[in-house]
Amino acid sequence: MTPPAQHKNFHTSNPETSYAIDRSLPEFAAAEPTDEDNYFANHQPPTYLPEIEKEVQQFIKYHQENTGKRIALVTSGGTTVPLENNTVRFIDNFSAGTRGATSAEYFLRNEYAVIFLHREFSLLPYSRHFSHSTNCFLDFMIEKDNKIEINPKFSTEMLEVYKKYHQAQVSNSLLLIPFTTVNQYLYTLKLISEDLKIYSNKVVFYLAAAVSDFFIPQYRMPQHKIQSSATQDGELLIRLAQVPKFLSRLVSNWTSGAMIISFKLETDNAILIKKAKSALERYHHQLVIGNLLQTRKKEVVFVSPIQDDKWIKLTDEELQNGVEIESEMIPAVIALHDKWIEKTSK
Ligand code: 9Z3
Repeated sequence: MTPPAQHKNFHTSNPETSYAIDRSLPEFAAAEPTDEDNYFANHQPPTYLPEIEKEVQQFIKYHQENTGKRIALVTSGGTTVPLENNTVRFIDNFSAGTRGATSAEYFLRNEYAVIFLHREFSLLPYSRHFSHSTNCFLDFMIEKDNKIEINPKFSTEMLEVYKKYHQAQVSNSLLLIPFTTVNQYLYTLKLISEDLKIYSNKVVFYLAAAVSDFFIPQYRMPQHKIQSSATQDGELLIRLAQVPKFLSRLVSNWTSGAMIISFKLETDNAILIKKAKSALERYHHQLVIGNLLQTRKKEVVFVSPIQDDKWIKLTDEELQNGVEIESEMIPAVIALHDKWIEKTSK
């Protein structure tokens, strides 16, 4: 049984030691890595990938042989874009991993096994209730007779969360896989997707991670910390390339029979649905869940080729009462997955 704990043997947030010793990365002058095939030819995989592959394969085999559960691959949190090989500085984004961690819990509640591909140190299923900086776990404790105890005010709620967490552990239903950089994310996603091919239409991809659209290709990344002397007229210029649109490869090459759901994040309401539809047309997958940065915890829209656009909205009262929008999103996703399995099993 693999307990859902953080990995002990490596940290994705540490720079790869190989980068500090040998920088024999090739120069690919003619091949700007703007397309998905060039990307993998021109970028080194993370060194720990074989370790992850072993864990993922064991997890899939376990469920194939013992439980027959469906599997949700949930991606969560934001990717970083390092500015240096020995990374002191990086570009990041706002995502804390709330959508992914919360959705994973609802998949688990509905008897899915979950591979949780997440930004290391972002929110995790279950512990998210007590781990965020505005929800510090120490605030749930009290001191009594020089001993520390759970504040009785919270113990019922904590027990409920603990039971679900424990159930996920003993049933080996939750596998935590970390990433930090966009390169680690892309390589790990590709690996897990290819491993999941044997599980066919019993897999749902739920791609909620906020993946950077721009990055610095390895071949033009400085080896060491950028010096302030590198500025020109007091300005530092950074040239970013576009991250390849990996979703088309995911749909056509890395998966086989799975239901694929991507997210579309916008800040302008006027273009959300249009952008979601154009993603569907471009990648030919099964569902785009659209959301606006400003209202993402309150409303989302399901855009799919098999049904009219469907909004899921929480009222202010529901929000105040702690209802989570994922509690409505995941059953709706599962209903579509049921249909998908029925359709593709014929
Ligand atoms: C999302 O849209 C997620 O719902 C959020 C969740 C990142 C908004 P939080 O972590 O936020 O709960 O605070 N994820 C996908 C965002 C994204 O990068 N989508 C790409 C795009 O919009 C497509 S892969 O182009």
